[in-house]
Amino acid sequence: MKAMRLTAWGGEPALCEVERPIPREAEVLVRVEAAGLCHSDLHVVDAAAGELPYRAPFTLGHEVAGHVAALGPDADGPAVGERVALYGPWGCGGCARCAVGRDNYCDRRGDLDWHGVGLGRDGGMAEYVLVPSARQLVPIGDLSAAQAAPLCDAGLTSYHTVAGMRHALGEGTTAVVIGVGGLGHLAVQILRATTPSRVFAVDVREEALALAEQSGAHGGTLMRSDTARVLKARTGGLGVDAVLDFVGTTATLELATEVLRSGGELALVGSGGGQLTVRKPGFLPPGLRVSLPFWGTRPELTEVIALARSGALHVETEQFPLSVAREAFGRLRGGQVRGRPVLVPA
Ligand code: FEH
Ligand code: ZN
Ligand code: ZN
Repeated sequence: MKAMRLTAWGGEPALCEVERPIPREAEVLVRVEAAGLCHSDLHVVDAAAGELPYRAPFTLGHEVAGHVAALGPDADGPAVGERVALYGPWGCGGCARCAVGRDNYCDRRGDLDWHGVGLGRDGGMAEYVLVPSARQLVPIGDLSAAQAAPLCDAGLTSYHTVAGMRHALGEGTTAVVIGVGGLGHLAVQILRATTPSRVFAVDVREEALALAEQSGAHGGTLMRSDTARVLKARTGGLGVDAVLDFVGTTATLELATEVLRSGGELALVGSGGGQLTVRKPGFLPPGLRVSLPFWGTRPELTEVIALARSGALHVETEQFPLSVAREAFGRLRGGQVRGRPVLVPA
C-alpha cells in the first residue's frame, strides 16, 4: 500500500510502498478515507535526530478517518464497514490517565517513543492504518471523512481548549481567538456553539478574518500596533475574559496579556515558541490563569463528532490526493492553505 513516511530524520517525507498491516489480537485495521495535515507534521519532519522520542521510519498522519477493514481475533467494537474517526493520542494504555481516555496526558508519556498515531507509530497518511484496539475508534455515521479527519486533532484540540476554560466563558464574557487557521476557525465555531461568549478574532491575514466571520466570530481585527486598543474598546475598556492563542509567538502572548481582564484565562496552543515572563511583582493581570492544552480526551472526541453531526461545525478544508502529499506539505509550510489540508488516498 502507499504511505507518506518519514524515512529518516532531517529528510523530506516520501511516498513509499509498504506492506498492508494485518490486525492481530485486539487490533483493528482501518481503510483510510482522509488524513489531515497539521503544523505538527512540519515540526516532526523538520526535527533533527534525537529531538523527538520517535524512531524513524514511520508513516505520518495523526488526524484520520475511514472505515473498518478488518478486525484482529480479539477485537471488539465497530464492525467491518463501520465508518470511524481515530482518537490519535495513544498513551501507555495502562496508567490512571489512559484508563479514563485521557491518553493525551498519559502518566508514562516520558517513557514512550511515540505520542500517537502518525507520531512515532504508523499513521494515516496511507491507504490503511492499524489501531491498537477499538477503544481508539469513534463512529462517525454519515459525516464525510474529509470533515471528520480534521476533527480528530484540529477540532479535538480546540474543543479541549474551550473545555478547560469554560468557567470563564459565561454570559457577558468575551473571548479572543488569535490565529484563524485549521484550529482557530474551529475554535470560533466551538465557542459560538457551546458558550454565550462574544468572540473576536485576530490574524495577520484579511482572508483569515473573513474565515473567522464566516465561522461566526462577532468581529475581527488585524494584528497591528493598535490591536490591544481595538480589542479593549470592544469590551468597553474592561478587557477580555479569555484568549485562545493558536499562534504562540512572544508578540501574540504579549497582546494576550495586554487585553486580558483580571482573573482572565490564557490558553497557549500554537507552537510559535514565544515566551512570557511569569513573576511577582510583575505586569501580568492579577489572577491570570495560563494553560497549555494538548490535543484532547477520548470522550471529548465523541462530543466533537456529535457536534459536527448536529451541523454545528464545518471544517474548511483543501483536499489533496495522497499521491501529491508533498505539494500539500509545501503549501502548508508557505501558509498557502485556507483551513485544513486533507489528504485523500487516490
Ligand atoms: C502532536 C504531537 C506533538 C505536538 C503537538 C501535536 C499536536 O498536533 C496534536 O494536536
Ligand atoms: Zn496536530
Ligand atoms: Zn498512560
